[in-house]
Parts: sequence; structure tokens; C-alpha cells
Amino acid sequence: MIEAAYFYNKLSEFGIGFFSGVPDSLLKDFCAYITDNAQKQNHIIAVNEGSAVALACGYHIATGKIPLVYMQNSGIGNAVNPLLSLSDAEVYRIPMVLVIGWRGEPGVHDEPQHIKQGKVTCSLLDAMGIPFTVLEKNKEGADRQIELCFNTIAKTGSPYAFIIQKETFTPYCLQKNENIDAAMTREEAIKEIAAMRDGIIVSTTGMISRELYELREKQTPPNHERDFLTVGSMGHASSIALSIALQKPELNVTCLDGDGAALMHMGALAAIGTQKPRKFCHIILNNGAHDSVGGQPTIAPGIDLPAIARACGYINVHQADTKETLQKILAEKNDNLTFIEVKVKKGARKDLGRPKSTPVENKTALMNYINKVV
Ligand SMILES: Cc1ncc(C[n+]2csc(CCOP(=O)(O)OP(=O)(O)O)c2C)c(N)n1
Repeated sequence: MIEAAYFYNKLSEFGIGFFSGVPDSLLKDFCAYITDNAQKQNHIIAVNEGSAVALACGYHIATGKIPLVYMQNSGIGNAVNPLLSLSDAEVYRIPMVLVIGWRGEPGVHDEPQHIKQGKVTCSLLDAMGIPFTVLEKNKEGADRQIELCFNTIAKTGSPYAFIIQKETFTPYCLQKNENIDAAMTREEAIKEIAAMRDGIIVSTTGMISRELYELREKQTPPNHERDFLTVGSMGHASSIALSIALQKPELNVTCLDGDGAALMHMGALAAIGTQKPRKFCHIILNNGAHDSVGGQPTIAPGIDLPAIARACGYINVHQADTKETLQKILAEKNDNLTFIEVKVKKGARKDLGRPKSTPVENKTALMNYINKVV
């Protein structure tokens, strides 16, 4: 293994001074090191990976220097368009170093949503014509590869990628660990919501879906038929929920979103507010962090989510920071399109499990439930 600090400092020696990206669990030590050490204006935790590539391009245009973009391999999809139509050598030829966490690497156990992405990660980069290397886990190997990366960039003037395997970096603990002021844990909020909302729940990527799954697992007998766990496709839970709600107007539909996920594809709020589905409740559990992948901050604490929802056309708009307020809001009988921002603490139980049934089993159970009730 190598230290995140070592990789960071080596890259700095070659002139890397600007970082943007969306955090990833395999990169959490590297991301935390950047958060703690890069100057604020030179580290932008982006809302999505495409935006990170665009920010990197802007930095290069302004300074002539080489930026770095980090992402989980699930974010490659968000980045394909700017990588092919902006930074590519056949368009604006903008150099950058990509650092990509390799979830679902063949032969390494991982969750179902990462398997396909893991299999095609290298071939996707090949198809895009982006040269890459899998970062070695020792200093000598890494040194050689870093030199090769910058020699290649000097010739091509365009992106070069490091693929990062599990356990490449030694643990580094985020020092700038800011907490938003909240009384409830995320799990407590989910418990209240699951108990008080009838109908179905479409939950977002990461620990929110895992906590919902565990909660239903504790029922006797365990029952997951009312939930759609958006285990991958971060940021798209609310669009899935919108479409179900439009097709099944008699069904209560709740979207359990995260602040990072809601920011990632925020345009979905405008689509929901315009459609105004009845019996639809969009809840953002705001902990101000990408908690599921290491707790790096999101920009949510600095923006007014209820005001955005109102401006997008949501009808009932609420904010809750205590269990009592949340219960009061959920008890209101009003079928108009509703938005609730729930302020929750960062952090999760250490022993939080993962879904044991497959995505297809979960989807089938939910479809059967919907057919049964509406
Ligand atoms: C496109 C994409 N980029 C990055 C990730 C990695 N990832 C999984 S969960 C997560 C954080 C989600 O943050 P938030 O929605 O605020 O929920 P929290 O984890 O704080 O509950 C990230 C970045 C991903 N799954 N997909």
C-alpha cells in the first residue's frame, strides 16, 4: 500500500495543484488528504463527475496547468460527454490526470451494482482513447507510473488515467470533519418515515438504502416489497420515483434522497416540480456530506434546499431538524406534491449490513406489490 500523502506529493512535484471530483470509497483516504491539504479554491468537490471534468478544463484554460479529477468508476458515465467532446485531443485537447476508483474489479468481491461497471472500466477507457495504468501499491512502481503519466500527457496534451484498486492507499483520517447541527441520526429519520408513509419508497444510493433495507429486515416477517433501492445510478432515485408516481397516481410514492445525490442531478427537482404528481413526497436527508464514501462535505449546507424546491414548483415545502417536527409534517394529510428537507447527523452504525436479496428479486417483489395495490 502507499500513503495518500505520498501520491499527492508526487503529483504535486509534477505540477498538480488543482483537484476536483466526486468522492469514492476506494479513494476515501486520497480524497480526505486532498480536502485537508489543498487550498480551498483549488479543491472543488463537484456535484457530478462531468462537472468535475469541466471544472478541470476551466482551470487549465485559466492557468495552463494540469488539473486532477477523481471519481468512482460509476462516475465515468457522467464524465463521458465532457471527456469526449471537450478535453479530448480531437476537440480542445486539455490535459488532466484522472484518478478512478475500481469498484467491481473482476475477481474482487463487490456489490451487484458494481459488477458490470468493474468489468468494463478498462475497455471504456480504451474505447475513449484515454491511456491508463493500474496504480501499483508500492512507491517504486508508483513513481515509475507517475513519470510515465506525465511523459504521456506531454506528448498527447490530453487526459491520462490511474485506476485505483481496493486497498491501494493506507488509511488517512479526514481532519476537516465538519458536522451539521442536527438532533436525529439518518437511521432514526428513516425509521419515522418508513413507519408513517404508506405506499412505496424509492431510496437513494449508499447507506440510505442499506439502512432502509435493515429496517424492513427487522420486521416479522422481513418484508422489502414496498421499496426500490437505487443501489447504483446515484442521483436518479427521484426520477425513478417521479415516473412511477405519474403512472400510478393512486399510489403514495416517497423518494428518500441524499443531499449529495440530489445535488448530482438537481434538474430532477425541476422536472418533479413541473409535473406536480400528487401523493408524491420527496425527502432529502441532509447530513451535509457524502457519508457513504468517507464523509467528505457536500455544498448542501450552504444552499437553501426548500427555496429551490419551492422555486421548482413543489407545493408543500417543509424543513425538519427534530423527530417531533418530522412526525408532525408526516402526519399532515395533504396529497399535494411535498418536499421535506430533514437535517440529520453524519455517521452510521458500524455493523450496518447490505441487501441479501438481488436487485432483480427486489424489483420483482416491488412490481408485484404495485400490481396488487393499484
Ligand atoms: C455516479 C456516482 N458517483 C459516485 C458514487 C459513489 N457514491 C456512492 S454513495 C455516495 C455519497 C452519497 O451522498 P449522499 O447522497 O449525500 O448520501 P449519504 O451517503 O450522505 O447518506 C457516493 C459519492 C456513485 N455511486 N455513483
